[in-house]
Amino acid sequence: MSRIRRTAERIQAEIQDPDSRITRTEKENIAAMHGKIVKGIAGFYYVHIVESGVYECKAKGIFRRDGIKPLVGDDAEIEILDEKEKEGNIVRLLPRKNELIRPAVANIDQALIVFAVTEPKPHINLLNRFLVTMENREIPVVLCFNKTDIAGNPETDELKEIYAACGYPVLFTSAREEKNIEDLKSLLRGKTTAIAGPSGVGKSSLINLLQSEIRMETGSVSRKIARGRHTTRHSELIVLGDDSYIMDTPGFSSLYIDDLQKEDLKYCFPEFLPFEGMCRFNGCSHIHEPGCAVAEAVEAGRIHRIRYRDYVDMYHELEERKRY
Ligand SMILES: Nc1nc2c(ncn2[C@@H]2O[C@H](COP(=O)(O)OP(=O)(O)O)[C@@H](O)[C@H]2O)c(=O)[nH]1
Ligand SMILES: [Mg+2]
Ligand SMILES: [Zn+2]
Repeated sequence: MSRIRRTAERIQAEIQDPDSRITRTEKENIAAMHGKIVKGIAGFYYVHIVESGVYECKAKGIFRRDGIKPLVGDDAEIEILDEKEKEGNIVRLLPRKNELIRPAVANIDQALIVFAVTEPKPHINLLNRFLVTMENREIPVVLCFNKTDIAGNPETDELKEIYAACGYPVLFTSAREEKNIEDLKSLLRGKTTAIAGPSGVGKSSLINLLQSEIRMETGSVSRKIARGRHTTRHSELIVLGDDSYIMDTPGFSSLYIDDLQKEDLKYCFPEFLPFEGMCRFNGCSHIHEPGCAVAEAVEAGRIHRIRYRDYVDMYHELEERKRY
């Protein structure tokens, strides 16, 4: 576990401390009409309530009283105005676990990073940048390589080799042949997941498979969400199940490590951690120092060469950027 992540978990625990201002009975009420904002458009917020569906809500007074603008992903308490028309008011937002700016979304539990095994051939350097971005933001990652139906063994084996030591859950799927979709579903269950990856790798195809059976159960979801489908693109959570949500995040590619110091880059490579503190020099950058345990692990095949190469690349990039 990285230092950054430990700090993040401590902060998160503090945020999640029971709010002393909310009494027990109030908390029970929140649980009773508690939902998640899945979409916001033109002053309306669409709040999904488990087993009830999606309510079109206004957020009167919330912003004025608490100074907070509701975000997609926010857990909200709503007051139902019209059950038949599925309309309500957001009366309170629950404390946020985290918040991303671009795309604007709250309470993301994990990122599902999708690349194709082939067509398009995976851009490993780009993938490693995605992973660094997520590590830097303390967002747990699930890695998914899609299109196994058109890939040969050498391609999948190389990817397995590169990512085996990194500690991420790695899945190989075929949306076309519906292979390993159940495994993917179980990794998403009960969570709010942001899906990211280059275009053409099968993200939309996977999302369609994930929600197909559930779409019927939550018929009201599609009815409410269908409105405004063709307007400007906003962040939107797709309801996969009672408490599982997924968001297609085209903006994720532009998030790359804006706020990362070169000294912190090494903490974004989980497979370096066993060797942290074992180098000859304190504060070793693992770039050029003699007696570097990370460089030795690369030589010994315990850290993949390609991952290390990209670490060195990104390190120099961060160093360069400082000079301008
Ligand atoms: N062979 C194969 N093609 C796939 C698979 N998943 C998606 N595709 C195709 O790849 C193309 C891009 O898929 P899409 O879901 O739109 O990718 P996105 O841009 O990541 O959302 C489409 O032509 C899909 O039919 C797969 O598992 N195997
Ligand atoms: Mg798509
Ligand atoms: Zn070192």
